[in-house]
Amino acid sequence: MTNRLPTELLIATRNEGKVAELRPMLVELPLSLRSLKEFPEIDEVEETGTTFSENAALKARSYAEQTRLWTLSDDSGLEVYALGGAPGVYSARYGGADLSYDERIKRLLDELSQTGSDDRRARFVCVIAIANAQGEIINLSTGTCEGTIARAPRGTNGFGYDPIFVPDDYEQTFGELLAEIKEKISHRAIALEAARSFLQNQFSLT
Ligand code: ITT
Repeated sequence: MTNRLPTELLIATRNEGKVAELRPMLVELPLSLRSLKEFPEIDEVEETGTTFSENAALKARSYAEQTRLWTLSDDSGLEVYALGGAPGVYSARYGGADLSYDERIKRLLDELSQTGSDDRRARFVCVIAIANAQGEIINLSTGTCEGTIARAPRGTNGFGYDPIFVPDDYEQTFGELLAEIKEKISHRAIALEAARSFLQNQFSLT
């Protein structure tokens, strides 16, 4: 593993909702942030893992090897307790790759009501992986955010399943809450804070 200080960090996600949340949390670092959009020729990574950690590591390793840049990836998803943790790592593909999020949300609400369970608890999970320029994974950080599934979608903020997720201690969904609140309490915020402090400690980037 090299300890040479990186000057650039690739935010390796094709999900614009994630980019919008990750960037503001990383701008304080003295690193120039690069985006996958700058590398149109890059091969997409197949997410063959069965855990968030495996998929986050797969993405960080592959994009770092392809770009030779320090790389940060995010693998995340929604786990619904009454559905045995589904859709979990398959959140982005739940119900089929071609569904819109309105359709995916409707399907999830239907499945949950078909269980007949009153248990609407769910949690978002995020694992952030950092790979160095050689493609070695040097940090994995996990964040979770507990909450419940709303009866119907509400709000247009955020992305993905945000309109049906009500974080604990709030009454509004992530779709209704301000981005500033999600940036403080979300699974991604928690994982990213740990990843950021890893970078700061390891390389004294303050
Ligand atoms: P990349 O792999 O390119 O990062 P992706 O969208 O395919 O993009 P994932 O495989 O990690 O990423 O899938 C995560 C899915 O989980 C995402 O598409 C959303 O459906 C859901 N998700 C994760 N974090 C979320 C959040 O903060 N709010 C709402 N939905 C979220």
